[in-house]
Amino acid sequence: MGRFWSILFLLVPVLGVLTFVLAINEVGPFYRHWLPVNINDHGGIIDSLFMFILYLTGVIFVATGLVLFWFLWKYDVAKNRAPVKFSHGSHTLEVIWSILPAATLLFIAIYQMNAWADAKLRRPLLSTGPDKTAGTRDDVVQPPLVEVTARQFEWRIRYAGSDGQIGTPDDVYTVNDLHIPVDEEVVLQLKSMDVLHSFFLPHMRVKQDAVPGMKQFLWFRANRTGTYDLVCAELCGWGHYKMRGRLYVESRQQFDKWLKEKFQEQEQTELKGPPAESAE
Ligand SMILES: [Cu+2]
Repeated sequence: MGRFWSILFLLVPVLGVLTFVLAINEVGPFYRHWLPVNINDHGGIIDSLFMFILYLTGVIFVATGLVLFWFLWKYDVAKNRAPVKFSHGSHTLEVIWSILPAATLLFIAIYQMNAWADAKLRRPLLSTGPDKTAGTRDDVVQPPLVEVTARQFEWRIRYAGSDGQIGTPDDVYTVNDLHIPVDEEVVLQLKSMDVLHSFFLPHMRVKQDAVPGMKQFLWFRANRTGTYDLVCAELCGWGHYKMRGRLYVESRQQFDKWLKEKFQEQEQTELKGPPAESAE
């Protein structure tokens, strides 16, 4: 009977590895089961970090699974009639199994610093200072093209309009529809009107908490046109599931055309004024 349990435990690493291999290669029912396609030029570093940690933890998972199997197999009670010898701890072993995970975690913490800085600290710069040269001290940070305000339960989106500035009369407003131009560095400003939300663009490998009272900046460079998901990744209330938006990546011409049309549409509704109230 003991042998049965050891085989059962051996199935854990075997099936675990099999699932990952099938998912990564998108075989059969695992088609599109793995990460969605990455459309962000800055997304590759996140993917390689993810895969690195997956392989590292995968090796440890398989190794512990095999050791567990081997001990169950070798020390099966039916085959070992000798009395059990109890051990009362080993200081050396405890030091080893404390230091190894600590060193591994420290290594990952240092190894990922560049990815973190790329995603959260190094906001794109414009070389529009007096010397017109990129990489010099007079470079200015790129202003946001769009501002996203999360609220229960939608994404309110505001575009800078033709003057390139947010907060001016030519701003364009949408709800849940995020349009951006392809092959361009885009800076996005994120706020929350009420509670914690999480702005998540899975195809861009971008996820950022929207914190009330704070203004965050995100940036990405989409390299493929199309329609993608925008979702809230933080349980923010009963209507959390409704915070599903759409990300439209378009060519510069299409984007400008859309923005212009949207602005004209907006002007017309403003001219008409709010809908008239009923007589009573
Ligand atoms: Cu939310």
